[in-house]
This record gives sequence, C-alpha cells and structure tokens, in this order.
Amino acid sequence: MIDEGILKEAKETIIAQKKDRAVELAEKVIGEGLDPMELMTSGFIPGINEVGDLFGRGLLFLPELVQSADVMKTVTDVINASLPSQEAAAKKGSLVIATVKGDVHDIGKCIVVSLLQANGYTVHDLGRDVDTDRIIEEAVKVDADIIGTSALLTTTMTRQKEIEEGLKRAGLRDKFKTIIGGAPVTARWAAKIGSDAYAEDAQDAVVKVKELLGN
Ligand code: B1M
Repeated sequence: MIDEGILKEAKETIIAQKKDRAVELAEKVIGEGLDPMELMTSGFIPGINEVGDLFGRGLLFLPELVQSADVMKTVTDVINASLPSQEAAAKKGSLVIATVKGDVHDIGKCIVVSLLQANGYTVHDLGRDVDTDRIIEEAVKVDADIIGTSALLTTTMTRQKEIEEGLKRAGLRDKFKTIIGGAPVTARWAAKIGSDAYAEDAQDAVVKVKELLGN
C-alpha cells in the first residue's frame, strides 16, 4: 500500500503542474517496489480528473489544462515503462487500439495499451485522431482479434458507432470483437451501438479482453 501522503501529493502535482516532483514520486514508488498502478489510479488520475472538473466549471483555463496534461503524460510514460513486458508470452491474442478521429485525448488509451501488453496481449497502437477506415484496415492487415477504441468527447463517441457500422458494411462484423472506453462512454452506449464490451478503466479492459478471448 502506498502512503496516503504520497497519493495526496501525487494528485497535487498534476493540479499544480509540478512535473519534476511528479516524476520523482513515480520513480520513488517504482524504486521501492510498490505498485505504480496504485499511484496512477489513486493519485495522478484523481488529479487530472479534478483539473478536468475545474476546467469544465470555468475555474481553470486551456493553458493550465494543457500543462497539467503534459505532467500527466510524462508520469504515464514513466509508469508505463516500468510495467513488465510479456512479449514472449504474446500468444494470448492481439488488438488494434486507437483514439477515434477528431479526438486527441490519449493518456487513458496509453495506460490501457500498457496494461494489456503487461498481461501478454499483442497491441497495435495506432495513436490518436485515427480515421475509422484506417482502424478497420489495420485490424484486417494484422489479423487482430479485437478492435478497441477510446473516445473522450461526447462529439467523438459517435465514431465508435461508425466502426460498428463500417464493420457491418464490409461484412467483417463477425471477424472481430470490439471493446470501447473513455470518460463519457458507458456500458449502455456499448449495448446501444452493438459493441462487444465496455471497460471502465485499464484494469477492467484487461478483464473484458480476457473474457472476450476466453483466456
Ligand atoms: Co480535454 N476534455 N479537451 N484535453 N480533457 C475533457 C475530456 C473534458 C471532459 C474536460 C471538461 O470540460 N470537464 C471535455 C470534454 C467535454 C465533452 O465532450 N462533453 C474536454 C474538452 C472540452 C477538450 C477540448 C475541446 C478543449 C478545448 O480545446 N477547448 C480539447 C479537445 C481536443 C480534441 O480532442 N479534439 C481538449 C484538449 C485536451 C488536452 C489536449 C489539453 C488534454 C489531452 C492530452 C492528451 O490526452 N494527450 C485534455 C485533458 C487532459 C482532459 C481531461 C482533463 C483529462 C483526460 C485524461 O487524460 N484523463 C478531461 C476531463 C476528464 O476526463 N475528467 C478532458 C485521465 C485518463 C487516465 O482517463 O482518458 O478517461 P481516461 O481513460 C481511462 C478510462 O476512460 C478508460 O481507461 C483509462 C484508464 O483508466 N479508457 C478505456 C479510456 N480509453 C479506453 C479504451 C478501452 C478501455 C478503457 O478499450 C479500448
């Protein structure tokens, strides 16, 4: 268990944009053999959520949001790099994952990708702002088992529906399982558009992928 004071300070580093201290905390937790995902889930993520909340209420502005996101992105990279890689065991299944077209939010998607890789899945990460057709084409090209998409904006969630429709149109719907996520996305939305699974967070994504692939 990580000390409550460390978790509180981690949250604060995101809100107050203290990049050096945020990296120090991440490295300290990793160096002490503690769980960096706990630091992420109970420290840094609450911090960026509070920033989002303040931004949404007009109490904080875009330049600050951008700086907090930069700190968040940096510590995400530090933590992701510390997660065990199980490339050798990567026979459990493969995914193509992207943040949908029109959406540049990729911090959560990168956490999902790292955790899936750490659990032995092969992930083809197409990045962010990725066109629907390209997501489908890449899935066909690499013969993926699952197509996963992340959407953080209410205006870009519709791209996840577009993927379901594109797959159907191409006669490919039965070839792939689909999983969706992102802050405004819900299980209800997944059911509505016909996605095979919804994951609330990165840990849940691993659970749902396991279920989809039966392993
Ligand atoms: Co933006 N943004 N943003 N933003 N941003 C939100 C999403 C917003 C809710 C903030 C707010 O107003 N309260 C709001 C959306 C409102 C809406 O749609 N109703 C918003 C807005 C408005 C905008 C802009 C339009 C602002 C502007 O320019 N005026 C703009 C849009 C740009 C675009 O995409 N076209 C914009 C820009 C940005 C930054 C670039 C500054 C930055 C992103 C940087 C980056 O990602 N590289 C940013 C950030 C950081 C946020 C908030 C504050 C935090 C997002 C985040 O990283 N969360 C966000 C507020 C919020 O969500 N609370 C906000 C932490 C991350 C770990 O969580 O991404 O949810 P999350 O991922 C989780 C789960 O959702 C899940 O697992 C992850 C790990 O636990 N998950 C999956 C995610 N993907 C998954 C996929 C899966 C499974 C699970 O399977 C495939």
